[in-house]
Amino acid sequence: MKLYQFSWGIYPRRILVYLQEKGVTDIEMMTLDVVAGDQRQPDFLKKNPAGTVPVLETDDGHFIGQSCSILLYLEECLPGPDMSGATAADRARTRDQLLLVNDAYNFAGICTFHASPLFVQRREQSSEVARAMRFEYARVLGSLEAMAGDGDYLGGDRPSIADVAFFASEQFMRTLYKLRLPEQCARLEAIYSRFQQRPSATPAAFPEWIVDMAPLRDF
Ligand SMILES: N[C@@H](CCC(=O)N[C@@H](CS)C(=O)NCC(=O)O)C(=O)O
Repeated sequence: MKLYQFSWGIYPRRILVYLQEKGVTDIEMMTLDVVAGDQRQPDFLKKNPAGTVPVLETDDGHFIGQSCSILLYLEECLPGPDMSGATAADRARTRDQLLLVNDAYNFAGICTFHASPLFVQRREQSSEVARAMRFEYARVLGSLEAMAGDGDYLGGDRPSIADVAFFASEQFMRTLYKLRLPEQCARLEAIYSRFQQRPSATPAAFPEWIVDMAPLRDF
C-alpha cells in the first residue's frame, strides 16, 4: 500500500499516528508539498478528485481519500492491536465517536479559515463565521465529552481510532492555531494529556512561517 501524505497536516497526521500505534512500517510513504500545490496536479486529482491528502492506495489499486475511511479500512486489513472494538456494538460506538471528532474539527478548521492571518490572502474572512464555527466545534465536542465515559481513552482502557483522530486533530489545533478545548471538556482534556505520553504523540515539525502566522486573531 502507499500513503500520500505530508507529515504535519492535521488529516494525514491521523493516519501517521495510527500507523505508529499499530506498529506498521511497511506502507510506502509518498510525500506531497501541499504549499506548492502538488495536490492540485492532474495526476493527483485522478487519485483523489477532492485534491486533498491523505490518500491511501491499496494493493489492489483502489484510492481512499478520506482520513476516517482510511482508518476504518486499515483497521480491517492490518495486524496489531484492535483499535475499533470487540463487538459490532463496540465498533458502532467507535465509529460514532470518530464521526463526531471529524465533525468537530471540520468546524474548527472553518473557524481557522476565518480567524487566522494564514488565510487572509486566500479567503474573505468573517469574525461572525469564526464565532459560529467555534460554537459548533464546542457543541459537537460537548457531545463527545458526554460519550467519553470514565475510561482512560474514548476506547476504554486503550486508544481506539477515534482517540487517534481526536488526539492528532486537537494537537494540531492547539499547537498551530492556539485554539483550546472548551472548558467543559475535562474528560477530553484528560484523554489528550494521557495520549500525549505515548511515543506516537511526538509532533511533526511545522514550517516556521506557518507557525508564525497561524495563531488565531481575536474574534
Ligand atoms: N475530509 C478530508 C480532508 C482532507 C484535507 O482537507 N486535507 C488537507 C491537508 S491536512 C489538504 O489536503 N489541503 C489541501 C487543499 O485543500 O488544497 C479528510 O478527512 O481526509
